[in-house]
Amino acid sequence: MLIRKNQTGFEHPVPSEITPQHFYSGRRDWLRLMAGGAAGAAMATWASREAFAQGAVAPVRPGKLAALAAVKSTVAGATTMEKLTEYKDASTYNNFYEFGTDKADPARNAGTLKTTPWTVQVDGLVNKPTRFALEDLLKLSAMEERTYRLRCVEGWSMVIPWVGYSMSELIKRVEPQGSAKYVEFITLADPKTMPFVGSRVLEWPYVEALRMDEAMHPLTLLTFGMYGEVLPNQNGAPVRLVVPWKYGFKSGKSLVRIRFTDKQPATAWNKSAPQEYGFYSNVNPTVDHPRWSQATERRIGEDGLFAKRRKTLMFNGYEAQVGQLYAGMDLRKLY
Ligand SMILES: Nc1nc2c(c(=O)[nH]1)N[C@H]1C(S)=C(S)[C@@H](COP(=O)(O)O)O[C@H]1N2
Ligand SMILES: [Mo]
Repeated sequence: MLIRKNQTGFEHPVPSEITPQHFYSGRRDWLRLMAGGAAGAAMATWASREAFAQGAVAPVRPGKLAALAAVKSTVAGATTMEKLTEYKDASTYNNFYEFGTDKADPARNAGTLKTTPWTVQVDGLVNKPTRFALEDLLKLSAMEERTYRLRCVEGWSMVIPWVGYSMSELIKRVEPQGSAKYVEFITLADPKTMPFVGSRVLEWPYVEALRMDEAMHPLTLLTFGMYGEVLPNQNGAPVRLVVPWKYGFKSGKSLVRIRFTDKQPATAWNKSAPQEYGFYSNVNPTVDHPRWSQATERRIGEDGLFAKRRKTLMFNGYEAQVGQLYAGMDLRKLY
């Protein structure tokens, strides 16, 4: 796997490592960025300098991506003391099959993705079907920083500070009808800019879906940024979903349409291998994938000679928050 150092060499400090020196060099970078005008109006929305000093807001990496201001989320489960994955790992080890199947492909190839202008059509069983311009989505609700574990079905995981707001904020605006039971997330499939759309690995567009109560759960994040900046293309710019208690493939990237339905939608991975990838795909160490165990995981960045695999947690560690959604369900059958 190719790991490229990002252009600036910035490394995101974990909160426990924010020493005065880290803070001041971070702040210098921030001031330099402000002087360059890159963050513009974002400055006004920074919670406070004190919040920044406490690590409540991710420091800005001075680079070509725009800063995305956020306040630390107060949603239960939205923070963790675990060490953050390095930005360079989170942005160079990706799954985004529209740009290739190798982990290094998305970072290499996603430069062609055109993220402006961008709209997201929200329709189906709702009273107020709306086509949102990205600019309007960015203003719809206050941006929060949420540090989530992301567990890929392949057996690796990362810890990423995402920026966005609860999906429920958007859902409320369009007023779903009583008959709406599922939400379908449809992602961009543009053969002109996405070289692997048309390949036969999956059916395109890449479609994922949630049950209505899952989509409404406060942890389900409509995501616009990470590490204090807008999303890099390879991580699903300009807007994606992050559902932290499910395997990573449920978190569709580069969303263009959100549709409310009364029937369980067919989803990309379930269509390609239904016996391997269920509709629910909740992280569950006791239910193995037919070809491998799901009991443990490798944390990206911990690949030293003596690095131990970590135990995978039920619902990826979010059981207290989401366990009730699945009360009475047989999670072996409904995997
Ligand atoms: N459109 C689209 N979304 C996608 C994928 C994809 O191939 N295409 N891969 C999924 C998988 S398998 C994972 S693990 C996560 C990876 O997100 P990350 O690269 O930001 O870590 O994105 C998910 N979303
Ligand atoms: Mo994944």
